[in-house]
Amino acid sequence: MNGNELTERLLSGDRRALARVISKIEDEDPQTPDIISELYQHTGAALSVGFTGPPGAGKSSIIAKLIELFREEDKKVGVVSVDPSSPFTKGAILGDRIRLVDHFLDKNVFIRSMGNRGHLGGLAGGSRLAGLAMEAYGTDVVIYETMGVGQGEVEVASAADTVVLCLQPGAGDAVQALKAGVMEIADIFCINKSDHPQANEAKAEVRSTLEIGHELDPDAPMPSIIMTRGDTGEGIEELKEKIEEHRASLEKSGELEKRQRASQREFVVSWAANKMQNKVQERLQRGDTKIMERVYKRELDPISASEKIFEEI
Ligand SMILES: Nc1nc2c(ncn2[C@@H]2O[C@H](COP(=O)(O)OP(=O)(O)O)[C@@H](O)[C@H]2O)c(=O)[nH]1
Ligand SMILES: [Mg+2]
Repeated sequence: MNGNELTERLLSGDRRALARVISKIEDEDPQTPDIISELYQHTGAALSVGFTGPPGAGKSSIIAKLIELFREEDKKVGVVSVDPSSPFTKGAILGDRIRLVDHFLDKNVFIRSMGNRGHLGGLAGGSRLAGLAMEAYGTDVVIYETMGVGQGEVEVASAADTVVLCLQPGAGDAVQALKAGVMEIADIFCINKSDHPQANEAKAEVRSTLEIGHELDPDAPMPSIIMTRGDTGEGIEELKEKIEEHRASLEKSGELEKRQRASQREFVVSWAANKMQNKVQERLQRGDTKIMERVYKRELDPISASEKIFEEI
């Protein structure tokens, strides 16, 4: 099937075409750029939500419950789950995704796990493209699930309009999230496992941490803190409300446009930077090591050498 046929089928709502497009994105298939350029104009209307937080906090469980609520409103939902730590085969239903199994049979729900591949555009690149493919397919909501520890995960999450940071009690999560710089990007804090004996403590801990941040920057809106239970669904309706409220307030204040412009810009920069880096590597590997030889012999300094390579490219 050529790229054109594939994108047409995806746009008409063909699930298998969507699955194949995402595989192509993941495999860095040479057709990917053409496919994306066909699809891009059909994206931009979905509610996009990023879920991040340490493994085991309950993100997948919460997402499964949220999907149920969106399905009650007959909304089409897409989920891109980025989990580099679990090396499962593409599209397989394994590990923590078990809770999402119920939704795999629903044709209005499309869940896709992405591994750690997709170096084009960094870790964030492939999953963002997968999200775009889902939007073009017609999902009303796209949810990104990432483990909020590394830079790549933060990048994925911050591409979403609303970022939910999911923490669990008794794990010192708040302190760690703060250290990792994840707290700053969160719009909504979700203390999951509210049945845990230290749940209230965790909430207080997050609140006091946020208050310190708020004192430093009083203009920034204070994020909501919500207690949930991923296993029973308690609090998930409130979480959904807060997500929708947040999106509405972004739209009203004009902040949505600002965010989307910034995130698109960041995407272009990181994609281009990645591509450039690959080209430089290629250039140096092509056997033409004369330039590096000159650097080694101190005839040419490294900065001038990189400028030279840059010009050549
Ligand atoms: N006690 C309790 N367990 C939960 C709750 N939410 C999720 N879990 C359990 O926590 C574990 C990790 O959940 P999961 O959704 O896979 O976390 P993720 O790694 O953040 O996606 C699973 O065994 C869940 O059943 C909750 O509110 N209370
Ligand atoms: Mg998970």
